[in-house]
Amino acid sequence: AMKRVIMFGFAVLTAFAWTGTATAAEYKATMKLASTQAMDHPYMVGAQKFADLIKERTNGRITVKLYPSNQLGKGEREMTEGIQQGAIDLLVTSTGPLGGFSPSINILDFPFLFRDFKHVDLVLDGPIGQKLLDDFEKANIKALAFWENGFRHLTNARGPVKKVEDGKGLKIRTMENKVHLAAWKTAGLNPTPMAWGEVFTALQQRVIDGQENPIAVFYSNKLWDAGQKHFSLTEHVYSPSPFLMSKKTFDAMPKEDQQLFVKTGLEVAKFQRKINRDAEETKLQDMAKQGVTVTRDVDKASFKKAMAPIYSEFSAQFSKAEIETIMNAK
Ligand code: EAX
Repeated sequence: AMKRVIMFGFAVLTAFAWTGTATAAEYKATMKLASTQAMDHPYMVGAQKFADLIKERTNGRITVKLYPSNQLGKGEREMTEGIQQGAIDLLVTSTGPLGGFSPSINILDFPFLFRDFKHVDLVLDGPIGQKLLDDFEKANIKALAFWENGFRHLTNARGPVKKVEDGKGLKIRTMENKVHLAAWKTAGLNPTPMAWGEVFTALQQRVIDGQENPIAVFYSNKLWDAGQKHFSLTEHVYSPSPFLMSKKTFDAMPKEDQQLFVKTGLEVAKFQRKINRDAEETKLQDMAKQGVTVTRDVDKASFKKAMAPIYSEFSAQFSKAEIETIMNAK
């Protein structure tokens, strides 16, 4: 009987270890957090805050190490694959390639979907946003929160762009995103998808004339040094940044730590969006000092009109009703 008890005890202990349900007091881990951006970009300022809070709140049991500037992959698609496989634990990424992992997320990529930051927060922090985050589970990814990239703007080396016709024929890099690609084609530009890690050199060698990104990405990467002298405040699409975690890593954590990661991810989302928004105007003024021509009075209606046909192009995947629920949120 003693032997049976011992064997039973052993089996229970083994099961315990194998399902990874250590108590929070004994769980220890060192995790990798990656992004395409450098330490001065709001992604990594947010990441640093997250790492500090996790360290403090777990009394040093969990260390989050930061890997900025494409150190763990040449772009966001590659790094999201790393998240799926568990080679990367945490990732701040735009929605660029994410439709290939969780198709529903592409609904946020439609041009001129959001009016302003208030509208963005309302949708992303409400039931629609939560559903989009939850959908990632099917792709073996735990999406913790929506951090921010920002409203995207068109930049180029050819000349000032005030209305959509001024951009005709421009060879621009887009993200690896079918909605963005279709929008720019429809608008009469010549878009080509590319991983972020290849963009600076492609601009420098003038393989492409331009690109589009939020102010913080343009600024932190000093794209004027790659010949991008013309910046137009097109605000053609809002670019959210899901803060992703490997489901493998998440599932191996004790419940208490899982809850801590979700809570801290959401808390940093608020901080990260704020510092991003607060710094945009200063960065724009600094860019002008660097010799960038900033076109502020963009005819946004011309872009909106030129891109509008893509809403019906994708109507099989995203119904008018679904899109309108987001557009009309107040
Ligand atoms: O997420 O690839 C892109 O243009 C992204 O906006 C950038 O990597 C930040």
